[in-house]
Amino acid sequence: NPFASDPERDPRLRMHSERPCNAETPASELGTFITPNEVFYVRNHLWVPDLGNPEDYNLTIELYDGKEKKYTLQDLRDKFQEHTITATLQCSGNRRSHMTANARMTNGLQWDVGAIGNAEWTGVRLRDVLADAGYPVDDIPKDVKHVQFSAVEAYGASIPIAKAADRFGDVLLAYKMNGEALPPDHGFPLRALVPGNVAARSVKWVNKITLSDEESPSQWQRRDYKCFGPNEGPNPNWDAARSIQEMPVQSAITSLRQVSSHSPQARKWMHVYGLEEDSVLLEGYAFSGGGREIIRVDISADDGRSWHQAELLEAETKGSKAWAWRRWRFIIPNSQAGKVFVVKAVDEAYNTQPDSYEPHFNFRGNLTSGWQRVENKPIP
Ligand code: MTE
Ligand code: MO
Repeated sequence: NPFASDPERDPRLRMHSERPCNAETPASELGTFITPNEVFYVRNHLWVPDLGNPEDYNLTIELYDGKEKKYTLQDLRDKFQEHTITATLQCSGNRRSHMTANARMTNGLQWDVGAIGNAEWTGVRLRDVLADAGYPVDDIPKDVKHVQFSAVEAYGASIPIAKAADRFGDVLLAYKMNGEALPPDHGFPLRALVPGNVAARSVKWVNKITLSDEESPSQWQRRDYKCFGPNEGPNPNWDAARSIQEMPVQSAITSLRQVSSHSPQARKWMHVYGLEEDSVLLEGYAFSGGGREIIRVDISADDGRSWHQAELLEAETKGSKAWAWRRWRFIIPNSQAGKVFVVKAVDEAYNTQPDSYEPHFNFRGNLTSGWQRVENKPIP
């Protein structure tokens, strides 16, 4: 039974499949800037590998000339400067169920808004380790184009060398999540953490890194994590499609509740916001790939006819770019609120989201980012 090393999971996680474990964070647990480890979504294609003694764990770096260098966990901690970044991981299937509901059936786990989470990741820079292994990170040779990550349980993926070698790219080999040792489901003892890129590239339980002129040969690089046009059916030209790396703009409503003078708890909010009337309070996240900062979140309280701006909440982040999601909040009196709320966000490149689903439909339901519409009733 390869699943014998799988850990117990927090009962608050919404389980889509148990073996392998695919579980999302419920909206009720998505209300904080940092997502606690216990409720951080889990996306496993296989099992949680049995690693034996962590002291024996080795990371092998294979350079382009075939030379190999090995590092124990202790070597990584001793030889390199430690870095911490605040970064959001989002599965390419996040909100896939919304594409299915609003366009057509898609192929894959039907995630709601919780295949995403934000954490502080601590480890060493991949760039520093590659340099130590003898790779010239500041003068990238033309033959190397990709950095391939392989994991203990057979998963693999790759990222472009430009991202790995970028001094502002912040790619980590991480051994801590929110100040604690990585939990088994999230890659203990070591995972790649590629901020700004689709989470499929943040390979957990990584034990081999290969510099190559080609992308990882794994099906997760060459097949699954690609997008297609609305015209392309289930037998597309896989090789011609580009692997997903950076992600487009995303936003979601994770909380909708009444703020009314009848509830002492909610009265506090009325006071804070100087509200005279019973109101609706919405909260959620907005995020963009590539370290592009979210600059605005637009909310409609009348199904897209008119717009307001949500308040962007401040949070302390670590890292060279905007790798973390932005939390937002919006309050509107009941008398001005219609039946349907809509959210969309804008990033620093003025990218924004599609207003509907059919135009960005792809049969895998990857990178679903159409405007989210929710009915004006409390989200449990
Ligand atoms: N790494 C390994 N070794 N095995 C996996 O199945 N899943 C990938 C990525 N890294 C995966 C992996 C995918 S598709 C996602 S979305 C993220 O891990 C999920 O990370 P999390 O489970 O820590 O949230
Ligand atoms: Mo994923």
